[in-house]
Amino acid sequence: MKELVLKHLKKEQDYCSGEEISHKLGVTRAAVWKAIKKLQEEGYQITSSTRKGYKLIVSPNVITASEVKDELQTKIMGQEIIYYEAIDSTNNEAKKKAREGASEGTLIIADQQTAGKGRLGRSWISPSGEGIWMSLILRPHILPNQASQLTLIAGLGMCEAIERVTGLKAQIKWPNDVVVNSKKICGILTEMSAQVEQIEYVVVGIGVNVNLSSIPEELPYASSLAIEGGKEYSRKKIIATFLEIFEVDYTQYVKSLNLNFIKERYEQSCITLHRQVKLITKENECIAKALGINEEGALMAQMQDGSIQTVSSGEVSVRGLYGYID
Ligand code: BT5
Repeated sequence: MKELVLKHLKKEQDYCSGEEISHKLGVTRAAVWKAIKKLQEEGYQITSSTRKGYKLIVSPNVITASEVKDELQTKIMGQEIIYYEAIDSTNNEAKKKAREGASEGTLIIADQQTAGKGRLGRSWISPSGEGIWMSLILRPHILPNQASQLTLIAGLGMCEAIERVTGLKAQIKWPNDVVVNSKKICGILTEMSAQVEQIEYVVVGIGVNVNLSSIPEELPYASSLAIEGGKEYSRKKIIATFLEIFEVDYTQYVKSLNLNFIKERYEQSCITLHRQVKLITKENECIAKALGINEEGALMAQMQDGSIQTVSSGEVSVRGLYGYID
């Protein structure tokens, strides 16, 4: 009901009477009034005049399914959106929905996560009203060991979406972070369910610190778009722009099954390249120069003896050496 009234007010862009809305929607005027009250409680600024009726003045910076869909111009990604005010982890919820048969492109969004996850069991801080915490369900016909390539496509998509919407210079820290002014703004956690040679589903979970006004002390390498840009940004615009870029790249990827088509864009946006980096595996650490990525998204690094090695994400952790973030 609430959604229908909102849709009507958005379409009209001017005053419309309670009677007109109730007539169009086939409900009582009391039901319309209740819906308006609820929308106002959620932060929608709706003026009312006894003579002219209701008019929507300002929509709040919310990322409910209908708000995001209003911005969307995709065919697959985000066609189905499931929104939660608070949930443990959108990745967990997306996996549950995928097991229940949710279609490709289904997007789970939460305004707040109470147990957001990073990689390797690390936690991801996800306060309410300020960030983008979302997970996309994909069903690509690729081998399980190719799933990490989707992380690179998502990282590039989010990097470009942030630049397009905010005008800030965003860069990718290979393989899965987006940074602004060398500070971590976004992290990506890709999880999947697969049988030997076949993927059942992939969940790409993305966290973006959009309007956080402060960052907890224990995260000195993190920041938010609002802190770096000095103003607040529309979360739904960033989500919609990301989905549009990602849809085009993902469609190309499942046809070509390699990353050559994004290599140039990725390398241009990648802060890790042309620097000394420390490669850390379980067994040892070594210093190398990051040269580029190959068609599988692995990092090509020149070792100190001059030899070139390719390192896959998951195998190593990369640290910058000269004033560059962890
Ligand atoms: C990541 O892990 O960067 C992947 C984060 C993915 C989060 C999204 S939110 C939607 C979806 N649902 C989930 O439950 N997760 C995904 P990793 O590279 O392991 O980095 C984790 C580390 O980043 C933590 O150990 C902290 O040091 C730091 N961290 C935690 N919260 C952060 C935040 N909000 N911003 C920046 N850094 C943070």
